[in-house]
Amino acid sequence: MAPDYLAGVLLRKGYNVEILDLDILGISALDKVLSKKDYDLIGISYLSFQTDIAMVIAERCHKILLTKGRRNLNSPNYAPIIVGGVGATWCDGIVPLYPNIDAFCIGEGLITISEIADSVRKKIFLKDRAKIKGLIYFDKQKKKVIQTPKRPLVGNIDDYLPLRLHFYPSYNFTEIFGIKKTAQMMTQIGCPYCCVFCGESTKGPFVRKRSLTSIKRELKILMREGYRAIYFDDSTFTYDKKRALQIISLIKNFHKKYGVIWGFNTRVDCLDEEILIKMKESGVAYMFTGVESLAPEVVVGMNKVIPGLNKNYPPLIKTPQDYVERAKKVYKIMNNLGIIKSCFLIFGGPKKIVENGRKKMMVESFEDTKKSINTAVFELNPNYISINILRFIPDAIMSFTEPYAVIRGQKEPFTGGYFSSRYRKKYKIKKRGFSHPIYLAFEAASDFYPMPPHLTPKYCYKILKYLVTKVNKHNKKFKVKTKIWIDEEFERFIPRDKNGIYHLVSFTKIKKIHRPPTLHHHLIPPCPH
Ligand code: B12
Ligand code: SF4
Repeated sequence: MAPDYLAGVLLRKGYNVEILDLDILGISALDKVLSKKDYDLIGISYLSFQTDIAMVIAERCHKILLTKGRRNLNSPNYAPIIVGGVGATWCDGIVPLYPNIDAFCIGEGLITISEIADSVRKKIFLKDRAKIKGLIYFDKQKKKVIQTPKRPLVGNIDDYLPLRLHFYPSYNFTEIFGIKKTAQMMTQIGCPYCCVFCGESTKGPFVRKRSLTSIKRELKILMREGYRAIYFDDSTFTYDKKRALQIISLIKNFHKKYGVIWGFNTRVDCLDEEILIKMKESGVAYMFTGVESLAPEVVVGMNKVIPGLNKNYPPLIKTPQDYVERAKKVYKIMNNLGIIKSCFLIFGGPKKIVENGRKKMMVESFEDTKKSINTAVFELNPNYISINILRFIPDAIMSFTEPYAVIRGQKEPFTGGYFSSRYRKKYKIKKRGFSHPIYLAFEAASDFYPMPPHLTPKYCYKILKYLVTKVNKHNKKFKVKTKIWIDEEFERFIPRDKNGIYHLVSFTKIKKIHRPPTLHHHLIPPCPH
């Protein structure tokens, strides 16, 4: 969504902007567009695991612009290439390795992009960039890395409405929202929690909230543009119950007038009967709950239980066991209300135990995995189960802190540099993780991501097989069938018959799938939550 936000800033200032979604169009679209048209500034947004591909894109832009005479450092026509997003924010030591990138934007980009565009317009960007906050770059003339002061966060995000310049039908989460034109939207940025595997764990507990007026304004724009389904991408849509109820009552008006349906992400301790009933009345079609684990010691290891952060709810959760009980209760209410819900589980997570009076961190055992699966399948009865394995992203606490070294399988952190093959080569860092199609069953996890060493392809197959056995048992018994949410490329290895029974092929039959290196995804909200 970042490009939509940045486009909003620039278009409102009178700049022309075009967005290319290369995840959807493929990199070849870049050559076509760049050779036909002339651009004064190129911005690339990427996540950490897309580092290599983002750098390839930047290099390709550089080469094409070079042929147009727009990359000569002394030319007034110089067209800068800049990068931003979580990948760039946690870029670590890769900056000097990619000298053709004129700036990496660290963190907040809303004001930074505007200052960059202004200096490009004045044709002084290369000289001026040292004065723009929130940048890091390799100065080719001085031959050194320069980092400018930190860019403070924009406090009031009300006026920064995204502009959705393109709509691709594949943005629709058709399984739930059908053919309704679907938009992603955010009512707040940030999360007060601190789950150790998540990027929010390093951002602090601040949540920047939009006012109801601003949310209403965006909803109205979306209606005018023909959108009738909305997925709220807020990290934890309902953590502040009072505010969530106000937004829900706002959405209810749009539901009644335009038939809008919607979905969102949250946690089990940020839901109760009152809020769920109100949601049901206002057209909620789907909810994505980051349950992660139902084994109490793993819940502790992941830092899922922090009482009191769920605002305006009665104190619901104090112990990890409460968390498990809460999950059961909330799913029961949702089942009674007929709300379609998915349950998201992460396997291979950290487990915190107390041994001889001392706290100890260890990896989740297969017994813990079985416990999570059994409770999720038979006691939560979700419509969908999304399975994932623990992966390390540089912005998560467990990727670099000492207590989680045992989970990483190494003392060294997984920094942003890890995701750059050039950086790994230079610093002789061995690539971790395994490459095998089985990982497609676990939320498109692939060899892009480092993961705990015990999560080998065979071990993951064992987890999947156990899950399939339990889901099949469940689906034979209950009318509401549970669907395992897997990458469509993997479906051929796990056909599902008309009775909802899965037939998983043997491990040896799971062979390589060929697909382009871009990240292909559908609007099933798959972020670790
Ligand atoms: C919405 C969202 C999604 C959406 C949309 C993703 C998308 N590509 O737009 C969906 C549900 C599809 C999704 C999918 C995935 N997501 Co996601 N997602 C988010 C979420 C919740 C919000 C991102 C967002 O749009 N924020 C609003 C914008 C305005 O903020 P921003 O992205 O931070 O951008 C700001 C700056 O970074 C900067 N900026 C950004 N780009 C640029 C470019 C330039 C040139 C400049 C100057 C500045 C700039 O300016 C912006 C404004 O300040 C974040 C968590 C979070 N709260 O940030 C996770 C997050 C980005 N997702 C994450 C992951 C891992 C994924 C998946 C890989 C999950 C999976 N297993 O499949 C997929 C990847 C899909 C893909 N190919 O992109 C991780 C990334 C971690 C990392 N270090 O890379 C995050 C951080 C969540 C987490 N685990 O902690 N995701
Ligand atoms: S996993 Fe969800 S609840 Fe936990 S810190 Fe991340 S966004 Fe917040």
